[in-house]
Amino acid sequence: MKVSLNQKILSRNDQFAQKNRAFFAENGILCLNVISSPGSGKTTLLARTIRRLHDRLQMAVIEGDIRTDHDAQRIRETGAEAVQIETQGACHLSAEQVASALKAMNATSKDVIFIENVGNLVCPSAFDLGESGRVVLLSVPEGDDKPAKYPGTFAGADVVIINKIDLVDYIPFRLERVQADIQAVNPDASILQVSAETGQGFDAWCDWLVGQHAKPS
Ligand SMILES: Nc1nc2c(ncn2[C@@H]2O[C@H](COP(=O)(O)OP(=O)(O)OP(=O)(O)O)[C@@H](O)[C@H]2O)c(=O)[nH]1
Ligand SMILES: [Mg+2]
Repeated sequence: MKVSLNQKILSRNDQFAQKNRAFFAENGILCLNVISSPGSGKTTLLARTIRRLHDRLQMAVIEGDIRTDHDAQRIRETGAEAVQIETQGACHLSAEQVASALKAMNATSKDVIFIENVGNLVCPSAFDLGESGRVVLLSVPEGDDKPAKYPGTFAGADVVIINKIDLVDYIPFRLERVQADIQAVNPDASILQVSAETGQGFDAWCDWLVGQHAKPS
C-alpha cells in the first residue's frame, strides 16, 4: 500500500516536471535547482550573482521555504523578480508548485530562473522539478563529511559550490577529502570554491553560469 501511494505522488510530480521542462526549453530558459542545508548561503549567493550579472542575464528566483517570505524579499532588494512558495511544513518543493510560481511571474522574459529549494540535503534531490541543472552548495562550517553522508544529493549535482571559503582557515575542513568524496559519487560535477560574502571565486562561478546559459538545450 505504502509503495503504490509513493508511486502515485511521484508520477503526478513527474507530469508537472515534464511540462516545466518543456516550458524552459521552448523559451530558452536555463532553470537551476539550488539545493543545500539551511544556512549554507543559497540566498546570499543568488543575490550577489544577480547584482553581478544583471547587465548580461535576466534572472528571477522561485524561493521555497517552510515559512516566511524573507528570502524573496532579499532577492527583490537586488531588483530581480522573486516568487515565494511557503511549503507549510513540506521539506522540498514540488514540480506543481514550481509550475504555479512560473505563472505568477513574467517567466518568458527570463534567461535564468533559479529555484532555491527548501534547505536540507535529503528530500529536494528526490523530486524532479523540470530543471535544466542542479547546483548543490556545501558550506565550510557544515563539515567536510557531508558529501560522504549525503551521496545522493551530491551525485545529482551539475556543479558543487563549496561556500564560505573565507572561513576555511578557521575551521577544520579538509578540502581534498570533500573533493575526493564528491568525485567518488559524481566524477562529472564541476567543483567551485566560493565566498558569497566576499565575492571570492565569483569569476569562475559566473563563467560557469554564463556558459550553461549559452549551451544549446
Ligand atoms: N562567512 C560567510 N558567511 C556567509 C557566506 N555566505 C553566506 N553567509 C552567511 O550565512 C548565513 C546564511 O546565509 P543564507 O544566504 O541566508 O543561507 P541559505 O542557504 O539561503 O539559508 P536558508 O534559506 O535558510 O536555507 C547568513 O548570515 C550569511 O550572511 C560566506 O560565503 N561566508
Ligand atoms: Mg535562503
